[in-house]
Amino acid sequence: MAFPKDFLWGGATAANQCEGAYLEGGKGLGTVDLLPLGKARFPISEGKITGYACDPQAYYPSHKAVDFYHHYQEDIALMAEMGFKCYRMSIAWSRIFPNGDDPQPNEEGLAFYDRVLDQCIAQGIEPVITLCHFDVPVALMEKYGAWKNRILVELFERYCETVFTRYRNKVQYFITFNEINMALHLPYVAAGVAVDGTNDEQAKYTAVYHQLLASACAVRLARRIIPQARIGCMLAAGQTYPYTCAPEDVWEAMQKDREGYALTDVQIRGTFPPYLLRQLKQKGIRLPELPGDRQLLRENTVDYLAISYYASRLASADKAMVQEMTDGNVFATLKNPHLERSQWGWQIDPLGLRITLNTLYDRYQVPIFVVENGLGAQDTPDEQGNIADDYRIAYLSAHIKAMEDAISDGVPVLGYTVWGWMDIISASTGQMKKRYGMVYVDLDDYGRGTGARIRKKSFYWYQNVIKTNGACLE
Ligand code: BGP
Repeated sequence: MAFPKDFLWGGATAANQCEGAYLEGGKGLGTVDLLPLGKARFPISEGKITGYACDPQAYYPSHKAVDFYHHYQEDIALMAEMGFKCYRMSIAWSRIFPNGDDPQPNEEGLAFYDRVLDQCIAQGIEPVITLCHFDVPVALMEKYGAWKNRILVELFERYCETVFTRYRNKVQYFITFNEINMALHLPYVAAGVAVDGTNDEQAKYTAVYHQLLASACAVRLARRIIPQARIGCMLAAGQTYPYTCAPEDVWEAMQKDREGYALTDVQIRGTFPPYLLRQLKQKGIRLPELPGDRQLLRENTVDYLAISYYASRLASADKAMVQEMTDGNVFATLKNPHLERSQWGWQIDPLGLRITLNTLYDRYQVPIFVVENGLGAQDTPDEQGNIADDYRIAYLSAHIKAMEDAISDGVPVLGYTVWGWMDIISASTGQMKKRYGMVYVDLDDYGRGTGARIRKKSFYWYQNVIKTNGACLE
């Protein structure tokens, strides 16, 4: 059996998708708190934002989410019951620094995460902390233009210093930015950046450049404050296949993957790849580089690569193929005739996970942590309230098998955390009905319902997977 004894089995969430209590406990407004349910959500996520206030007519899913803020004890007990070895969660920056540049951190926010971490540790669950999962204090956006402004690097470093100092005896695993490549696709969600169609590419690369600097600063700080900690970067991964064996298609697919790799190259290898610098130059995009930046990036590379994997992607050089698109994790992609799709159009490709893991390890030779994988589906409880989610079990089981194969191929995989281990709100659509969980949360898209937590069939299945260290996937 391929899984090492200390393999980190667990589940993952993000603060803004589970906590709720969006202004409680001294928390400030985060950029994600301005994402409504409905048609306006995606354009806003892409940066087409016009204001910094909530529309009183709209429903904002993050404000209540699944109220982990008040239910964390019950929720962590459920993780423990499943036998979780780790829990990947994020800290909301705006809970610690409500305005992002406050002179002092918010003690109530810090104390909340102390309680969560303490309970995880008491149950033998290793916390894996994402420092920034799609949120920036709104005040920083209003005041400075968020990640477009270099001052964010300094402010993020202060936030990290506070987090590392406070939790240094509690946390061993960190991730700097969730899915760093999302800044190029959803600049508002990933970087708090608004775009107006004039200089969008420049704005996105400026923002992501600052995030890369901030990531290196976080690594440098972690080495000083918690030298034993392992700190990683993260890619929204999923190999792009060429639609045909035409060399033009192969090249197109390679370009798509290199867009994300260019960023993880910086975080893992310490330098920008020459192809990116050439492309930026051609497009007239300038990285806002200052003396000392190159050294900072070179000297502060990460310990591991975290990835999300939901699906492979497909590309063609033939522009006429665009009618054949389907949805994916933000990246719309060509429909692959060999693959099934989820109810939201995301292609299902377990072998793609093995391919992705091997490709990434061939490139980087650092351990990989699969911190997101799962199936968003509608669940319908039966008359007794039970949920027999065999489709989810089939998805997870096939992906875990593919990951096991990759480990046998020689890829060191640190762990695996099921995305949305309990139902939470969807990042892209804001819906509750797009459920990933092994625990059902009785709430609808508008937050109506009892909020009760109900174990699905997959709950017991995953419990056994963990108990047998992956030997039993049936
Ligand atoms: C990733 C994000 C998560 C998450 C997941 C599933 O990109 O890191 O926050 O939500 O995708 O996406 P969705 O919720 O849109 O189905």
